Amino acid sequence: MNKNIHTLPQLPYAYDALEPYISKEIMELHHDKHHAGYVKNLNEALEKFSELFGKSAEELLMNLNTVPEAIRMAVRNNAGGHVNHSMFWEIMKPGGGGEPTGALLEEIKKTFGSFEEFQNTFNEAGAKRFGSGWVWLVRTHSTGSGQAKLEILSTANQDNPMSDGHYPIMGNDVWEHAYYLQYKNVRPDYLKAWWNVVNWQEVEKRFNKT
Ligand code: MN3
Repeated sequence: MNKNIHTLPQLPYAYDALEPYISKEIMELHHDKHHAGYVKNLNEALEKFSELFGKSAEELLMNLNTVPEAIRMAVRNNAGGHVNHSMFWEIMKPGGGGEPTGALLEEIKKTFGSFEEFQNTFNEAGAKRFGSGWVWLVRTHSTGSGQAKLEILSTANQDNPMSDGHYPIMGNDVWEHAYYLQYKNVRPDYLKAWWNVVNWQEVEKRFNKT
């Protein structure tokens, strides 16, 4: 019996809404096949572990060491894929782009020097990620004397920064499935174009939550 604890969220816009920057074909496959697959595989992994049914995908990722070893890798990959893509659709929108405002812009400037420097560093980290993964802007976990701060990092596969205690404010998917049909092997072109669809209002909401 499939418990369907976790469900695929609807795209908040039409499949072709992010054109010309991200094609309709990419969005259809990315949402309906890839993201749907993570949700399906997560539900299947959890099927025999009813003690985990009440936990959100985020809670699972933040406490991977408490997930039974038999399904830990499946949960890491598929809860990761689910959480990462659920965020990804929300932080994009048609007619997006430009710059953030207010406290987020101030902190970006303080941390990276300028908005352009921030974008360059983010793009570089995304371009350098070998194989599949994500590039993130996170609020780091504060430890002892170390204060939480903004940082750009990249993760492999579907690993989410939450598993290391960092809060992901925004992230871009650099798996080939995110761009290959349109940008072929030229990941840096995709990384540059992606800024045109960033939904800064949503990113600011996430920034203000942390
Ligand atoms: Mn993806």
